[in-house]
Amino acid sequence: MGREKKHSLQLYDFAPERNTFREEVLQGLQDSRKELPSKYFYDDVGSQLFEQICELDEYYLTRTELRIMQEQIHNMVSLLGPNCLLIEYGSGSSTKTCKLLDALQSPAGYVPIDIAKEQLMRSVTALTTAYPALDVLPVCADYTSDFAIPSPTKPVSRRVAYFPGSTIGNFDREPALRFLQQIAKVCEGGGLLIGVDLKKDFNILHRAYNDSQGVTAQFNLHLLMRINQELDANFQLDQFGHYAFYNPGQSRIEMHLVSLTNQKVRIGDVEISFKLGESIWTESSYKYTLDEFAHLAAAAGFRVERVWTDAQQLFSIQYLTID
Ligand code: AVJ
Repeated sequence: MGREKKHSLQLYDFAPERNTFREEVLQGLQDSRKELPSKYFYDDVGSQLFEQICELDEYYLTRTELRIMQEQIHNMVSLLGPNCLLIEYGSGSSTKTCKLLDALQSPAGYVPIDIAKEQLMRSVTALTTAYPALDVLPVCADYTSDFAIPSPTKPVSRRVAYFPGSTIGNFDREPALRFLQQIAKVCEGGGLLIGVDLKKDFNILHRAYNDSQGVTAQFNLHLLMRINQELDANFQLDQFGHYAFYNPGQSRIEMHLVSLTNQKVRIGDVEISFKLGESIWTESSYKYTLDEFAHLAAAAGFRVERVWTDAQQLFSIQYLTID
């Protein structure tokens, strides 16, 4: 039996303040090339919309990653070894994590990190019920910020970061390198299990970000709704259009919200003008070849220990280690 954990559902809260959100939004929209950070998609509703995206036929990423996990889980956990501290960056609903937690040999603890507090607490509550012996130490934070990793009571053999979903694809080159370096520091002597989406037929990519049900469009537009609600703004959602395409020169999907008219929008007491056709860049999703990613990993000090992919080479899960 695990120890009694009545009081252990403590949240380590480093959530960014509303001021940070306002400042980043205003800064992004006052730039000559307007942009909004994609991390702000994931409030409660946004996280639910993303879960819906994951269910779409066209969105191959989640399904493929889950399949690889299922098939390779035993090889994965034997590399991670017993008594590791699993640290998940952007835990969301933790569905993929359950596969790991089911198979891991006596994990020392699990540290889910997420920016969406409600969803984090919901999934943690469910996890503690499903895994009563597991030491769950939730952290609410922007995981690219500087925060302390909580320590479990049990001794830790190694720290292993888990970063599934190809979220690394959201980072531009430099920030990706810096983030991997940050993980390398946190997990020194341990490793990183990471999901990386691969380069492929442009049409498959295009469909994944332009689904026929328009869920991705809704997800994109929800960012404006969130700004309306939280920052007292008056975006008219029907005056912006979802626009996503693959930019082969930059190896990335770019997602934009394009203004459908000349218009002015107020955010608090700040007015922003949009020309017809002007866009707000809301997300990049970089795609890698295995070689390209190995170079990036090496630049951050990691060694690629193992790579698992599906038969069509759509997606990869990689175990990187750091001495
Ligand atoms: C969460 C970063 C993996 O880039 O595919 C899905 C987010 N954006 N559809 C991605 C997303 C539009 C997603 N990641």
